Amino acid sequence: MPANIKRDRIILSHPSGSSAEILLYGATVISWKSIGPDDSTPSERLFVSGKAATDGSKPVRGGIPVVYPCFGAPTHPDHMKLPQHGYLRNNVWQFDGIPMDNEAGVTLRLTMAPNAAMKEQYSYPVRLQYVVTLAPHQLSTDLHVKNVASSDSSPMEFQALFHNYFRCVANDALVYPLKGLSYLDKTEATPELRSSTKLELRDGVDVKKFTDSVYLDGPKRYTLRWPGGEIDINTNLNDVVVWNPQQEAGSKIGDMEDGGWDKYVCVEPGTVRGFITLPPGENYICRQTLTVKV
Ligand code: TA6
Repeated sequence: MPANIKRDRIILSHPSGSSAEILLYGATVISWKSIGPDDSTPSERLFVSGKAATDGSKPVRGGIPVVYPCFGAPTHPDHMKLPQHGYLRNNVWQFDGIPMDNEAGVTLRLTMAPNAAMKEQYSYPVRLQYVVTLAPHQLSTDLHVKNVASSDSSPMEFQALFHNYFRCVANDALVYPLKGLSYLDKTEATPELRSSTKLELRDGVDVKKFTDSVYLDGPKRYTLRWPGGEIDINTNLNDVVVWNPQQEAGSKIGDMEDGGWDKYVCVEPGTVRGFITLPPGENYICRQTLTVKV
């Protein structure tokens, strides 16, 4: 399968008709067109706002932004100089090869070599690779984190999340299986309410109203389902966020197209409560695999 290496992006394609487009800026997947299991014609599975910047001027509003080493506003002492959601989605990655290209799929590897500005924001020595694999019905994105600090250094602590914007009819979509999980409702009016856990009682979770829920210690396998479509999300990360701003919050987002909130649901696997602890010399892979079902 060809991998088309352009100045600011790489386009992967598969003989089945599936394709993926990855910006070097932020290693942001901005398109994933996949056939269904019935080998139907490929359709776009991700949402990118019509007002999104893809020129590197700001994080892309849509696709799959990579969140690391902090989710949301930083709370860890090592992260306090970082912007919301960290520094990977708003910096340029380097092309680092096509380690696999066969009938099973095609794999792209990108590497982040922190520049002086990044090191000023986040000084812990780390080597980062982002590995994207396209297959006929699947897309996987793996963030490889290697602690390259000296052996006498304290372990590094980080959070990571894949901020997936799945294209669908938002008000008809449901996320499974979240029933029985504890979650934080970030739409609550006060910090106290936003930091107190709720219990999810619904079999399928909808986003018909402004939704910004952080589900804790999930089953690591989720399904987003809507009439005519279904995507499975498999991960090794502990938690999962479900977000749709609806007009209430979406109309206040500068790079959100009018009515954009009707066209996507964010289902975001991540480890966002507490931190992944990684001793010097160790490697941790944050994984997700997305599978189109119908
Ligand atoms: O993942 C949900 C969330 O944390 C929401 O609270 C909202 O802020 C969203 O991310 C988008 O964040 P961004 O920094 O991309 O505008």
